[in-house]
Amino acid sequence: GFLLNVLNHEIFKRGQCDTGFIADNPSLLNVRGGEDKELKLLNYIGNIVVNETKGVKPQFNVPRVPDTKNTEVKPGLKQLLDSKGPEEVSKYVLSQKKLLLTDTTMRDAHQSLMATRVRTIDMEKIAPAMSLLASELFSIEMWGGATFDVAYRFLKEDPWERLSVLREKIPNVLFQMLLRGANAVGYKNYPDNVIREFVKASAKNGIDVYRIFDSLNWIEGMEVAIDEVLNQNKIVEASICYTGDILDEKRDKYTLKYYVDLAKKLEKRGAHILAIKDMSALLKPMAADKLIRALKNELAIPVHLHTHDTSGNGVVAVYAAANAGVDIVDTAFNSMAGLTSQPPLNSVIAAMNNTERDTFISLDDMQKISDYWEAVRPVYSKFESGLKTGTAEIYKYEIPGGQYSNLKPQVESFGLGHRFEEVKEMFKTVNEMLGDIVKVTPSSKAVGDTAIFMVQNDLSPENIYGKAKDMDFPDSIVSYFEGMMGQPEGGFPEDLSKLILKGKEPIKCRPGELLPPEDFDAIKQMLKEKHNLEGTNEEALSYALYPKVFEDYLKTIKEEGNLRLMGSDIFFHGLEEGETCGVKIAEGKKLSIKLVEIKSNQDGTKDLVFEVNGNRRVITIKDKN
Ligand code: 3PY
Ligand code: ZN
Repeated sequence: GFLLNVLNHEIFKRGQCDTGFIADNPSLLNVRGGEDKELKLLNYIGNIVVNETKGVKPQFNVPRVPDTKNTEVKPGLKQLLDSKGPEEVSKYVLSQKKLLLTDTTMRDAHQSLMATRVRTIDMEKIAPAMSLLASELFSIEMWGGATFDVAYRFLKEDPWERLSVLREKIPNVLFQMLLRGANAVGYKNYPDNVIREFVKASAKNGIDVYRIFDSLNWIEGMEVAIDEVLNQNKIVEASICYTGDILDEKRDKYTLKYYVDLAKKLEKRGAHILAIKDMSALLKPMAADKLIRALKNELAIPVHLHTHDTSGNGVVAVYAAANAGVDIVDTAFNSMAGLTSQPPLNSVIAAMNNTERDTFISLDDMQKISDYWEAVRPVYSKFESGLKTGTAEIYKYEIPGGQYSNLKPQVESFGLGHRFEEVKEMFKTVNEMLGDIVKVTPSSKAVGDTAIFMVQNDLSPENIYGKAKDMDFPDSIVSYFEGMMGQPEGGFPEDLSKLILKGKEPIKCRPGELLPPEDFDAIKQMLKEKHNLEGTNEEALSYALYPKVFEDYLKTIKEEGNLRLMGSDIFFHGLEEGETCGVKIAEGKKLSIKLVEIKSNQDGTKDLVFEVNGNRRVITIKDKN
């Protein structure tokens, strides 16, 4: 009590007193363990109620989990990979006629629909049913892309824990991740030893299939990642990122030949599977037919199609691909599919029934899993973009699925919400100014940031050379022109390079050749001393990839407690007056919490009266509004 009074004192909070004594003696902060946890929990809920929901909470259905007791889990491709290696998995894929499916619900689907906000607890609950009912899937994409930093940044949870928890509950299906080549799961190039250590640690924790891409289709940017996945005896799924339109003869930069040549080079580098990564849903059905027939002709490895449904043409593209002989396609459970997400898994299964490409996956079983996600989704509705129908506009703007749903809030955060249409037009203009580049994280971010910058400063392709001579451009586009994202097809436009780099020379080699290796021992030492951590490889990697995000996360869980086992309805929406809920605080340890009453005080604070396992506790929360 006394300590809390000190900590909550205005002078202390403003940092106007010498807190060195406390900093030097962290044990002072070890209030009785259980009670401290409980207090943090109530403070967290109280803050959500007072400062976010104002006590208003929608009714949510409880997601129903299919019964998995007393039923035996079948061995799957995971067992084949572990016992016979990646080549045997490729051979199996090629040896049969079924259209194989990857489910992206736990990665790209929620990344593209709800800003990557789905929490581990909601994945964990359905995991045993996935293992039992979905063992015929080629793979489950459940890690990588933006899920890594968003877990720390917004969900206050550990992405490594997500991987190991799901791995334990789904021992039979291949786990797949999206790896941004030399950018790993970040937005910039990292030193080679970071890429290698990251692949080693993720493989050890359970990743089997690595979909590796480079945001400019620059193979050098993928080579370290490919090499290390090969070393780990895991599956290299190397990607060609699809942009433009191979059906349009006026667009002669990204032609069928360009993609086939790229694919052949990736096969030579050791890819076990070739992925077509259609991040912006630009691959039209007839283009899918043409591309896949060509790739199937020229390659000896399986072809895996990844697309989005932004235009509404997603299922037709999948159908065309299946007809042309594609081996595997990405889909998401229907309730998490469509629009900026992947085409719908259940519908694709139905479409293939009783054809040569029948998946032989039970629609009834898959419906149960889709129903689960349907009940989970409303909890996350505040993160949805509001897009209601497919839009053919995407063919013009070429904005990736994840970015499309994220661009509006980003534009709004610059106070430019009313100029959103202009920003989209500018995205296209910037792409043209750059000479028409592949746009996917992080090159897409550089284009998006520049588009916002140009709208904000009333710049145009005509006036930019005069007007922006002394302006500092966004970091992402500076880094692009420095060559720190790799080398684009056709090089950098010279005028723009001079304007943005202001005399600095761009690099021509792989950024990883210039970046000094990360000193992991020093990081581990620091994490032990400063943060009281064990200093594991995983912790050191998280710091190496995202030093500030990771330290902020550590600070938050110290202050707010680890809330990873709290139900998502409570995590995002708190409680309403009179509601009772069970909150897990550790495996096997649950508190029953009732919010009895919210009382307003004279000084603008609010008292929240709780009952915790029947005991009354009152928490005072400052109303920040
Ligand atoms: C990512 O890099 O996160 C993507 O999903 C790109 O499409
Ligand atoms: Zn995608």
